[in-house]
Amino acid sequence: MQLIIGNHNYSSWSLRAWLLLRQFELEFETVRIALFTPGSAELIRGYNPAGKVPVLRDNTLTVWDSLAICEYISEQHLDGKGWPADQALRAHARSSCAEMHTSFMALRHALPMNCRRTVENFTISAEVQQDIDRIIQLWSEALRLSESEQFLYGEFSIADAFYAPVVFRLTGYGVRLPAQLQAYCERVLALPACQEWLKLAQQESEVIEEEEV
Ligand SMILES: N[C@@H](CCC(=O)N[C@@H](CS)C(=O)NCC(=O)O)C(=O)O
Repeated sequence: MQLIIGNHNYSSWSLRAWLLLRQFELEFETVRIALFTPGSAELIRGYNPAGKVPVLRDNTLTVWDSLAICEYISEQHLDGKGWPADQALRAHARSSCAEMHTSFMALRHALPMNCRRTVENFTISAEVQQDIDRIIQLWSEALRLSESEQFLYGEFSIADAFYAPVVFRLTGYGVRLPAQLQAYCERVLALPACQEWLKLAQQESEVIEEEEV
């Protein structure tokens, strides 16, 4: 498999698919395209006419969009283990990922992912606080329903991969969370795959105007 991604430092959607593949120790090759550099848009369109990363290539098949990629990986390479085994938890986890896919615009805009940076005394607007409150509610509910002391739905799942960039954001901008969720963030950040991603981000030197990513 080949996964086409953007900059490790900025590309939150790329991180989701990459993390799932790494966490489940699947073999793949990464093709990194530095976003918003001369020729990069054409290069991406060569893989995906929609012009976005991540893109997964598996033999002759191309899958684009992070959620479709994670679904495909789970179905084709993990025997469904990308999702919780329990049907009700699976439905909840899928809803959580769909919500991440379509929501939290204020948070995404005001706290762009930038793995290399930590921000002190960040001022949180009312709109961003609303997104944070919803994330707190959602994560707490997932942990409660699954009776998990590990990841959102027990074992690491697509939902954790989907919310990993939120973990990077909340910790990078110093957002305070309830102790249980703080511990969850620390567990995600401690994953060797997350540490590897952070190291790769630190090795990059490109700077992007963050509203664009
Ligand atoms: N919904 C898409 C979003 C993908 C996306 O917005 N990717 C950004 C990088 S994180 C991108 O390719 N930006 C390049 C551009 O818009 O030209 C997904 O989940 O894969």
